Amino acid sequence: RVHLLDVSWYTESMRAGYPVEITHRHKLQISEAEVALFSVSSYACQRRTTLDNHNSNLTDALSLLAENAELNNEDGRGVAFRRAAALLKALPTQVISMSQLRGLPCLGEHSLRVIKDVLENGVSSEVESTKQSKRYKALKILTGIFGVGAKTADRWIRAGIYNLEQLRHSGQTLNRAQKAGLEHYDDLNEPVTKAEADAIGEIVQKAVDSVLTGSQVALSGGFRRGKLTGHDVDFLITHPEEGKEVGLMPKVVAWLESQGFLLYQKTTRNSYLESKDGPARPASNMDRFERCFSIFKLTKGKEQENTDQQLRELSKNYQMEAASHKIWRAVRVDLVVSPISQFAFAVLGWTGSKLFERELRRWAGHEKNMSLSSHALFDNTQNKYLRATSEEEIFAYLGLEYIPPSERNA
Ligand code: DCT
Ligand code: MG
Repeated sequence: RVHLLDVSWYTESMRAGYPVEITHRHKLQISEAEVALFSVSSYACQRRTTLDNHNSNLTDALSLLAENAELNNEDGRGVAFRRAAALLKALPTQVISMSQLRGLPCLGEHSLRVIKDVLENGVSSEVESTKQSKRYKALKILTGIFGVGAKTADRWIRAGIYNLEQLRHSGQTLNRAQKAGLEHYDDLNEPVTKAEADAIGEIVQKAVDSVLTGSQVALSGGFRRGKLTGHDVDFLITHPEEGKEVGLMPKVVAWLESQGFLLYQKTTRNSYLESKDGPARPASNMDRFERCFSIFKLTKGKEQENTDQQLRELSKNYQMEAASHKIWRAVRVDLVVSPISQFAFAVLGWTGSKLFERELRRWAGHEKNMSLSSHALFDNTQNKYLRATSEEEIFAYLGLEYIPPSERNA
């Protein structure tokens, strides 16, 4: 059975030495291997990756190993697994045989070993043993606390803390974020739905409207890519008149706070100055906007309340305490204010996915001698900034075909 019927497949097959015979325009048949071959770009920003993943059995395995590497501060390994997973996400059909992967980029020795294991045995032994390991389980639980990263979790594990109960009785001092994270642990580990994201979007729009008319709010992050759930909700805020956005964040936050919408917030000031920071320092591009990390108190909608009513009945029946008596839930929300002159770059940078962004920056640097950040694009050859008012323009500067948000799910 031939899955992929296009010319790139034909070329790839010829290169791989398979006998290939053209039956009619764009339709090809392979006589030796009953499988499809793929031809895929090595940069994720040159590929179209929808949410329609035909290889989740493989990408789940590789993503777990990526996550485990990241949790252990092994970033190189993490990226290698992320790249391999992203490549498989972009394939148009399910991989059923190792021979289909011949010649594909991004698949290192280790990733290929994992893929082979899954194809042959249904699971990867490395993934299974990782999932069972005491350290992985503890890292997952502890970094599940908002405000706790891999380093803190590691320190706690070395102090014999493996779960929330032990943490609560450990006498460790928690910062304000971690205290809030622990308090709202269950809510914050419950995926946020698109409906909830939209409800929060309305609140943010209302806040922004009441402090500065004409301000615009844009949903970014995973929801902009069409995801149905996320771990948080990301918003970008701007104003069509350059400079009007200055000082906007504290006002928005004050309004939200006065209305009782915030359970926690920490605002960081805009620290990006083109003249001072310039393109030579693009590494820390994610945290230079005026940004607010917050935990929203979202009143549950009608639908949700009905479910809660049923749960209450259930809990009465079973004589148990249901945590769902609350009529609100906590949701992680990120707010970012961008001047209109940087807005296209902010939108591109905050839409993700994380790997797509990383690959865009790698492409810009390695292939175009440019530096891309969420603020600007600098051409190192021409020694100048390239201005843009849309994502399309930025892709064009980079010499890339435009990829819409829904196809940036690498
Ligand atoms: N981002 C990035 N590099 C990072 C962190 C974030 O490029 N190190 C960008 C890409 C996505 C965006 O910021 C928002 O980040 P997240 O909320 O972490 O990602 P997400 O895709 O929205 O994931 P989720 O749906 O789980 O919130
Ligand atoms: Mg997000």
